[in-house]
Amino acid sequence: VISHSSINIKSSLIVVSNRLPFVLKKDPKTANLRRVASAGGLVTAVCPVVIKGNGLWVGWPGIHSSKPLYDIPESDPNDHTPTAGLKSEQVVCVDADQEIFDSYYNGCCNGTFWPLFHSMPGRASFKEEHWRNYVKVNQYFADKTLEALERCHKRKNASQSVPIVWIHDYHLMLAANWIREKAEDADLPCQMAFFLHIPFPPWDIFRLFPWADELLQGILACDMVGFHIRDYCLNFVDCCQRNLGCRVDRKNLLVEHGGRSVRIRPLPIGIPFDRFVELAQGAKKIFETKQKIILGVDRLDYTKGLVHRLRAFEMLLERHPEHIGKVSLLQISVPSRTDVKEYQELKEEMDQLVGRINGRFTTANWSPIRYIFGCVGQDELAAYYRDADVALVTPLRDGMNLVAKEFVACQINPAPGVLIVSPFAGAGEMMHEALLSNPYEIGGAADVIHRALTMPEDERTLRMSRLRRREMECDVNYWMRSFLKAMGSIEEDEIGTTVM
Ligand code: ADQ
Repeated sequence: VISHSSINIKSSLIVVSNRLPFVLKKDPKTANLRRVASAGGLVTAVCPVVIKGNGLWVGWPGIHSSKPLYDIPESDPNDHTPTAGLKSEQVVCVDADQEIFDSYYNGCCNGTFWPLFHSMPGRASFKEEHWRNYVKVNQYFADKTLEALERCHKRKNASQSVPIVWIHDYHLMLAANWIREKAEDADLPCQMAFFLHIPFPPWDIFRLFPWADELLQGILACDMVGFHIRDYCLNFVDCCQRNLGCRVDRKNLLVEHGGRSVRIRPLPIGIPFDRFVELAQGAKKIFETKQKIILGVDRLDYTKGLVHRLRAFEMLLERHPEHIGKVSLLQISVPSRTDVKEYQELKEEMDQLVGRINGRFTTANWSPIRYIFGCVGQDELAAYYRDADVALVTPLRDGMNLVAKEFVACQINPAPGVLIVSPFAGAGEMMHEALLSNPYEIGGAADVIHRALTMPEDERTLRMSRLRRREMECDVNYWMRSFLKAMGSIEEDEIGTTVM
């Protein structure tokens, strides 16, 4: 559905992310490895550009191996995802000893940066050992990226500009440091960019991290740094000024560092809009009920505000009992980071709360909450999105939130539903026609749900058509183009006009 045919990329792209766009699985009988593709929006948008520009992808393949993994299997002939076109020679695997990797990933990335960057410092642990392993793993990534850069330079034709190294997310905030240093020593010129998928916190939260300066220096080794929204850009600029004493230009979002001027850019991610429309058009009807459905779809994560959401729904039934028997909440939560204690505790809390609310309100013919703990396929998800009356996207903090956008894309019925979004998600900043709801204020959130359930059809239609138009224009493909434009790698007129 997504076509990159009109993008004329002037350089090869080397993407560096914690995970490769597929994981490797070992066949238990033959011990052969095979690829299992990931199908997220990021992969859909970025992979075709890597393939087209003969670029590379550097990342962890999802398994630890005693020997270096050089023989990456080619994709399965039945794989029709965008990763299928990525040849094994375009993939560079990073691996680490399992203990080091766990300390980097569960300890530092998920135990420190995830809560801290979501402004929940009380949940963050600050352990020197985890930090040391974070440094180490970032060095491994840098070494492998150098290998990729060398390969890219060997293949590069004379008309191409220098390769772009694009580093993703909080797992790899230091890698650019060593990539810049070693690439300069080895005379392998490149441009470097970093994109953060989660929020960048305000200075008074960020500075709690004991090695905060090193993080900023790592990110500033890039030429361009992207965040979802302007607020995160400004937080970053503020931290650079106050922690490192950098000269900054807030209006033009520039930070002077090491004799260079680093560009900071808001690049709000989008979704493969057309693909979701197609899924919604083809999906079978699932709800066989006249009851109204309020939908929640999230990873089971404490940042997503799930407990608050259930309490708000309970409050709705208390304050507006006319909805009893007529409205159900369908919450679909995909298990996440299940080996971490806090996530296990959250699961228990959710199970108990669902049980308590259902025990309190269920009648012979109706129960208030339907709770699916698991991953559902995209066809099924599209049917839920299409036929729900209200979507509740109410995180306590969220970089962007793609569920809000996917819901909007799938709203193809003539009488559309209503999106409720938290102002603390990047999506809440941009989706102006949604109803805003502060998840911390349970009573207020219940009233907003009531308003959504009783909103007249013409108002719903107007709001949804504007939301859909913006998401259609600013889809994931647009995001990819905006990134390449910010790197000077495609021409200005190849970007459409922005609809905000
Ligand atoms: P996430 O925190 O994972 O992403 P989000 O943006 O909502 O959050 O993306 C979740 C994805 O998982 C969606 O595509 C959704 O369809 C899918 N999903 C969720 N629950 C599911 C279920 N039960 N079954 C099947 N699929 C399910 C991080 C940041 C976000 C940012 C993205 C992209 O935390 O803020 O929007 O990266 O930059």
